[in-house]
Amino acid sequence: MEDPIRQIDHIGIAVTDMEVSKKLFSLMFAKQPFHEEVVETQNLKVAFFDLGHTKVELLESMSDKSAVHKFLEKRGQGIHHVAFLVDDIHKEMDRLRSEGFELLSEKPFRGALNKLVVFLHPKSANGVLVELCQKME
Ligand code: CMX
Repeated sequence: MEDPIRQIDHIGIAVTDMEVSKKLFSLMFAKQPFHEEVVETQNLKVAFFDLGHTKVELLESMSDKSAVHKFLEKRGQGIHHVAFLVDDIHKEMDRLRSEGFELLSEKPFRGALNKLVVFLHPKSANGVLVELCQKME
């Protein structure tokens, strides 16, 4: 059987000021973000840097109702989630559910970069908020 989870798609970093953080990480990576969008379903503004085999996603909250707003209030800026690329998200959801992991939604939904995404509760993953993502056709 092939490894079901083979690659880190991206690391999500929660930031309080997107413009300030874009400048900071642009200096660090010596490049500009290749993509920016508003993810309405998550009340977020995001920016992605391409680092070859993986990406870094900056996340700025657009509402006090967003998960990132609560995270920033409680913990401040920093690594928010790790996203793993999968080929078949439904199959992986069934597998991980049967292994005892807590999924945060019944179904995957459309996330940034037009991917299908689902999250695992950090309490079932040693304190790490895990995202599974699958490319859409
Ligand atoms: N990483 C690690 N732990 C986290 C966390 C994170 N990102 N967010 C919350 N937690 C921890 C909290 O510290 C808290 O732990 P303690 O009970 O030990 O204090 C616990 O999880 C509960 O946290 P909370 O602040 O009470 O928040 P909620 O339970 O209301 O929500 C979570 C937590 C994970 C269910 C919620 O953030 C969520 O649904 N996340 C998934 C969606 C998301 O994060 N979207 C943003 C990214 C979208 C994108 O990339 O496009």
